[in-house]
Amino acid sequence: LRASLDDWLQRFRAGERRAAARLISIVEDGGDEARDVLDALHPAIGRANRVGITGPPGAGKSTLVDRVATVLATDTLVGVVAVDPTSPFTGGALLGDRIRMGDALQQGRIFFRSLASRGSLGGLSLHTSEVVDVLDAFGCGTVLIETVGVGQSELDIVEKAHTTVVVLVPESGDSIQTMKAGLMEIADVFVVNKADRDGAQRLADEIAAALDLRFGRRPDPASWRPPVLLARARDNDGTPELIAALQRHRDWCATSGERRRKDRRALESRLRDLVHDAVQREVWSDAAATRLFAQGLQAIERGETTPYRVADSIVREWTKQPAGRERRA
Ligand SMILES: Nc1nc2c(ncn2[C@@H]2O[C@H](COP(=O)(O)OP(=O)(O)OP(=O)(O)O)[C@@H](O)[C@H]2O)c(=O)[nH]1
Ligand SMILES: [Mg+2]
Repeated sequence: LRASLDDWLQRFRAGERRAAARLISIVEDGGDEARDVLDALHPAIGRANRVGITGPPGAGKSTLVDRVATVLATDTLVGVVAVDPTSPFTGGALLGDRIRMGDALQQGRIFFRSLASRGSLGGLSLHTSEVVDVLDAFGCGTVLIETVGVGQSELDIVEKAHTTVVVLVPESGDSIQTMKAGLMEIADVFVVNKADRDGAQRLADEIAAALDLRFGRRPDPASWRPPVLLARARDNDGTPELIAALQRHRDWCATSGERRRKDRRALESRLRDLVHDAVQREVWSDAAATRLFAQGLQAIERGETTPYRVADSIVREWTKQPAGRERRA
């Protein structure tokens, strides 16, 4: 198994798409092999610009992503990760009817991957960041991450992306008051799509007015005020403006130190998650701890103790056993 993983890694480093697809699948599944892959790729991770695109269902996110990816692919490899809500019926990822990304996709300049969201509806898939890491290591200059903006996903995406694009449409709420506060807060760039429809300009004006309240009319040059763009993605109108805005935000992130802050925050949460995972695995594989757990459950039911005391005693018992942990280390 090890030999074949090394083989895949070698082919990956040589730029073979099939190897990238293979390593992404491994990482998506999680587990020990995923860990080996990410460990091996670590030195190559960290260069890609990660752009999240979120917004209500049907706003035109995929259409927009495809347009942007096609243009960017003329001078870099582009990764596209679409997180689709898991269908309760099929359990699989639902692929919308995406427009053809055309030549770029065929020539291997765009690497497209659809992930099923496994948690809450619309939430990012468990291993989204890790999949993006693989695309990053593969040499994608930009990775576009599309998620439906409902519930938790908008918070997730902010944590994982350098730039967050919020796509809204005139019918996604007649006025900004009805718009979910969450989406307003997270945008680095607003796109009012379907500008061919009534109400697009009015929605854009409302967003701008809300931004005036937040930033004041005279923008502080040191802070980033999200631009509000109009687009007709289906007709490929507004694409260059969006790409220019992405570029400006990327530059601002670099010069303001925001990029470093974001990368640091993402690294912190990654490392914390890994420690939590490792501790959990250790505790639940510890015989004394699991015995105390079972005994503690019964004692709580008999009214002899409380969950807090039992939890404390389990952790205390586990930390008392360096021998066991050294053996596993
Ligand atoms: N009228 C109009 N329709 C558009 C425009 N852009 C996209 N659409 C259409 O809107 C529909 C939804 O587009 P998608 O790109 O799939 O939207 P989405 O936000 O990715 O949808 P989900 O991923 O299902 O949330 C499609 O039928 C598109 O053709 C536009 O500028 N104007
Ligand atoms: Mg879509």
